[in-house]
Amino acid sequence: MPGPVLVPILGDQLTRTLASLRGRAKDDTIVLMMEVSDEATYVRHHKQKIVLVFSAMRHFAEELRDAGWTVDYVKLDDPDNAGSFTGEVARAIERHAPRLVSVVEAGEWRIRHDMEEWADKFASEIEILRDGRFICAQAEFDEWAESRDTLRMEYFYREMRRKTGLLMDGDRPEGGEWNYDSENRKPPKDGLSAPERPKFEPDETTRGVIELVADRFGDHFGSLESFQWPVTRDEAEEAADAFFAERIECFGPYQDAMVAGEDDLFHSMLSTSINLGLLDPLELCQRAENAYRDGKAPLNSVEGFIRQIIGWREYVRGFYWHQMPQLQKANALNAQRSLPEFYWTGETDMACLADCIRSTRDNAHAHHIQRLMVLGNFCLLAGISPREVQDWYLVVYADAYEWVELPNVAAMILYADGGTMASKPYAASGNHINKMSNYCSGCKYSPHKKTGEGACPFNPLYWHFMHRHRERLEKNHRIGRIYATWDRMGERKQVEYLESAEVFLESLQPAGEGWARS
Ligand code: FAD
Ligand code: DLZ
Ligand code: SF4
Repeated sequence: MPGPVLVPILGDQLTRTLASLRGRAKDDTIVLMMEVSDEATYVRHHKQKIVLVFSAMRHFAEELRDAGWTVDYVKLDDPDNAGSFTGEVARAIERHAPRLVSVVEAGEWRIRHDMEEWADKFASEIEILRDGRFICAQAEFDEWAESRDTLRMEYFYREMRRKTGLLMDGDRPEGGEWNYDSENRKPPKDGLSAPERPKFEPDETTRGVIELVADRFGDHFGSLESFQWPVTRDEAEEAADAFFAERIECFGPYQDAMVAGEDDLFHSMLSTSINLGLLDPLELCQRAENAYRDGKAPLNSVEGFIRQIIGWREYVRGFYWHQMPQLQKANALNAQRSLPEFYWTGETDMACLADCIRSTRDNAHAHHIQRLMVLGNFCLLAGISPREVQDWYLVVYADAYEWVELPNVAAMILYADGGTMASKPYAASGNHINKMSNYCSGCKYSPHKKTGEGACPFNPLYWHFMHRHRERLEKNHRIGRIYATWDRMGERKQVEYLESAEVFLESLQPAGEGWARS
């Protein structure tokens, strides 16, 4: 009798229509799910991320069983647990003697690399299937990228609009423009707040995982008390329903706004569910388009939301696979400084950074503009080593997987790829943060003070950065003109800026080893 088909499903593949399940006979298939210590510790993930993945995996296994599948589920505290995907697949092959192991390609390079060795390691036949949950196949991205020196998201996005037909009016973009970003940069008005999103109280399964994580990973970064993420498809759907009913209308205009203590604003807060596979990204975009067509949401908000998903999300994934493994080591600006300790402790007088780090610690989440304009901008200006910044972002967010984290960190915020993704570094001074947030009114520093005691550190750091990288950036037509302003300042002012920045940089306490990796 030939053995069954073994279908390993990884923690971010929790999708009922996954390619490896499609068309399979239930009585001839064993689904393998594995909680393994390697995945929980290759970086010291935020405790909420581990809870989220394990709880969602356990719920998904139950859902599959209820639907008639046989699931072999290996828990982390199984005494024989081999600790790695490869080790667990080896054990499962011994248990079930499958005629075929059918697995969907892993999202991360590290794991896909291991998977590619399974065919040599194991006697069973191995089949690695394409992950059909993405709209753009890698071959398609590579072909698009091949003829280009720079890979701008905007042009890729237009291709995805044409391919999916989303917000298209024949072969023209709906409303006549591809992009409504100019309507989507409203500063927060006083008292801006958003309807509260649904929060999901931990059920018995999640409570069990919380105990496990507190016991095994209690010294990892982040708080566990406030765990309220959706862990099933039904909960994720409820979260999406609430977004489309209550928040999408203002999603666009306030996309770049930040308000102290308002951790979600009008963002969808759906990235954790999308990345786990609980929600289908294309379906969400179709729902957004329907909201517009039904007159329930304005075009600028809906276009903005669809752009994030079929634009940015698809694009960074294509970019990751196109640029790996060299992207991990990219450091075009030769940034060498250590990450400051306050990124882990939150103890800083800079109110914007303190609030973003607090939200990160409490929720394992910060919204896009906080990750970009505050946390990322600081690392760019201060010249923090890309490796350390990458580790931090991979640890602290519940939605972090290397395929999406690394391009955003290395290329979008740090310009470490030398400009393949972004046409210029995303460098901003205190004025810009002040315009888009209410942080500065509660800060020890002033965004209006440029140098010396009490000056917002972003101000001198901005010019220190521009000065350090003059040779490279002066030639850049999108940013080069700024040097005319620098030159007009005169030497005394320039020295004040540079000295202020130096004093600040000297005062930074490096984090040291052990926070991100054991
Ligand atoms: P919304 O603002 O509601 O956006 C809708 C959806 O669009 C998101 O759920 C997400 O799926 C997608 N999206 C938006 N922006 C991006 C982007 N730049 N790249 C990819 N997808 C995007 N997102 C992750 O999912 N995982 C990460 O590890 C991650 N790391 C980031 C690191 C940095 C430095 C930056 C600047 C951004 C990062 N992002 C990451 C993108 C973005 O910040 C999050 O997707 C977003 O904050 C999630 O919250 P939300 O669901 O409310 O998003
Ligand atoms: C993030 C994560 C964690 C913490 N633990 C597991 C796990 O024990 N088992 C599992 O299947 N997946 C886990 N994941 C998600 C994986 O890291 C993710 O599937 C890989 O990065 C492949 O993309
Ligand atoms: Fe941040 Fe500067 Fe504003 Fe303080 S003054 S909140 S450091 S931008």
